Amino acid sequence: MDAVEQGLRRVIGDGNEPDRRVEGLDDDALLELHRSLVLLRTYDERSVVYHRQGRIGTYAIYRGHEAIQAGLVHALERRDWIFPSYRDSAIGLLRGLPAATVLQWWRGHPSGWWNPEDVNVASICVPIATQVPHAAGLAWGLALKGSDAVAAVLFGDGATSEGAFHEGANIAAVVKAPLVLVCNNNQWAISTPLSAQTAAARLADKAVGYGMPGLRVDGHDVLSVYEAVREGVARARAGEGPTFVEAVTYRSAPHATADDPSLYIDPDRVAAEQERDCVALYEAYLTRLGLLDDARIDSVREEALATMRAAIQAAEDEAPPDPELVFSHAYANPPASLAHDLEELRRVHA
Ligand SMILES: Cc1ncc(C[n+]2csc(CCOP(=O)(O)OP(=O)(O)O)c2C)c(N)n1
Ligand SMILES: [Mg+2]
Repeated sequence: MDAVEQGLRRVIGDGNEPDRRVEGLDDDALLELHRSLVLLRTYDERSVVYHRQGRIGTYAIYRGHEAIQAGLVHALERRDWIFPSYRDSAIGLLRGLPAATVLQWWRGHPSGWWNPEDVNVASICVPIATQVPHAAGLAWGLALKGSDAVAAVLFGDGATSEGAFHEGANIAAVVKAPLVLVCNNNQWAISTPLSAQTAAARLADKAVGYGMPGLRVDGHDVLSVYEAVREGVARARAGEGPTFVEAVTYRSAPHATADDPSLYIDPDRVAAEQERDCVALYEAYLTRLGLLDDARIDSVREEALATMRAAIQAAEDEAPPDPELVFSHAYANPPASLAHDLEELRRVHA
């Protein structure tokens, strides 16, 4: 454990501190959270395989970050909004978005674009931090309309160095937007380590500059993420404005399927981090509570695997998109050059 990970809030005991229970989470809720974690993990594991098999395109792996996504979703109500980054592409599964839809997104199929209002999950943002001002604006709009719904936005450590993060965090605090900003500090921005990204000792310290509280939690501990986000949600719903949550993790998987981290990452550190895997940590916690055993773990995993088998089948059964769609929807009055390009495309296809 290095300096970044010291003094983090935890619910799951770490050997020094004992396990805690989170107030308001009964046994059923704890087991539901486990199903969410396993569904996300299974989606991610299968996606890496589908990529290797050439069945989906480049994919941003989130192994080890499921606790942030599941903890966040469970701390929200269904009417609350979620703004994911590419790292959280499958978070909508926890809102009932079909896995086939998310797979289609990574297959470049137009049916991979869902209507955000169906699930209160915004489109995935790939340009770093651009989802932060989107989330701040929507949250502010909710408040202006008199709704008590809130929004939560996910982004990385690298995103906190972007102008869009600054602008979004700043305006959210000024207008007291009902927003929870959740930073997955996995200590890497592709091959740029945290130390080369920022001179701040702790990312949560940045919250002070915006005039909002900053919480730091162990991002491998799904319950500590849940607890912190729930605090932020309570503040937001009470009209007290945004909260920044820094969830400290470590990116022990490649940045994406197109990355070779062996060129820049320390394999011993990766192995040590994998020992603190978020799904295994939570399963051990539930087992200590007497809520989980191997048979239940197997059945939850089998259910998630069946979901994924059906999803890839459904995605691949769908008719391929019309390539001419590339030319649609970008311009009200397309420039003449596009007509020429479209003609050329038709000629090549013929
Ligand atoms: C505006 C912008 N600049 C650069 C990139 C290229 N890029 C893709 S991922 C990434 C790293 C982002 O790191 P972080 O915010 O920590 O998120 P993580 O990938 O670790 O989840 C960069 C720089 C981009 N997508 N968008
Ligand atoms: Mg990062």
